[in-house]
Amino acid sequence: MTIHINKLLTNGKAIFLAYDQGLEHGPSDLNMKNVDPNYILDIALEGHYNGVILQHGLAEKYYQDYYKDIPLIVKLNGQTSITKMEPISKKLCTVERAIKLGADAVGYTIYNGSENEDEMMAEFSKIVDTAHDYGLPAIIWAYPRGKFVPDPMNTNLLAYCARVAAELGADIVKIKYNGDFEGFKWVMKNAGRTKVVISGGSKLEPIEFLHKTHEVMQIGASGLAIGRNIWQHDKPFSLTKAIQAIIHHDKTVDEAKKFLE
Ligand code: FBP
Repeated sequence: MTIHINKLLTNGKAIFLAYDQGLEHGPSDLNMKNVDPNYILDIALEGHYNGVILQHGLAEKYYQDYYKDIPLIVKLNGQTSITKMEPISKKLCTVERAIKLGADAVGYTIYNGSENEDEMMAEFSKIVDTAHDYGLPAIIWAYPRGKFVPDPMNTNLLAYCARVAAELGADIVKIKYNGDFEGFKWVMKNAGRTKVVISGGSKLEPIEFLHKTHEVMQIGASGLAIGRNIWQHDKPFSLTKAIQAIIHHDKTVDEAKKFLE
């Protein structure tokens, strides 16, 4: 079974542009400019991202031929932030539909520590099986959350989630960085052959974001899957170039920050 992961990587590294926040967080993340999916797809295309992450509806309406040079990652599950129930993210799209939409990979969130984690783990396990049959990589968003999770940024818990992603056959795991430089090496180690990309989080000062990027790359991350830090920024291309300098060209923060000037 050949899994076509190289389409998503540049020398083993990747920067993905995430744009499923409209579903996950709602319009409060968006403004008059970035509410338009074409604005995001243009950033992904012109910024040479390794992939863009969309839910199936936006993929169908906006991922036209013009954008086909950007690998598409279809997020297969999701939840809104309107309800406040125990976390569960259910499948909203099949692997087959994602392929029809042009997907090069599929993504799925697992909330380990939720009362509902068993449902998500079982659902992902079927997804990874189908995706791999078609040669598509499967990415887990590993977010510990729910009534059994007092501290979602606990290093051992993040390591556990990275391990679960590896155990379930994910090709890439997307996880939050908690700032524990030494401890996070254990998180990476637990991911084994599953590549680790770091989630962007809410908008930071660009320099702070470059430091975070540099730090996670030093620990051994394969890159980032980011959204708000890019498309809420008024100069998304300069920050993109600065991040690429660190991730794809091994530059220091001082060297990379020149792209911000
Ligand atoms: P950001 O870089 O904007 O944080 O996006 C990454 C992401 O994983 C999105 O794919 C997803 O919509 C969101 O974060 C989920 O965030 P939350 O932690 O609030 O569930």
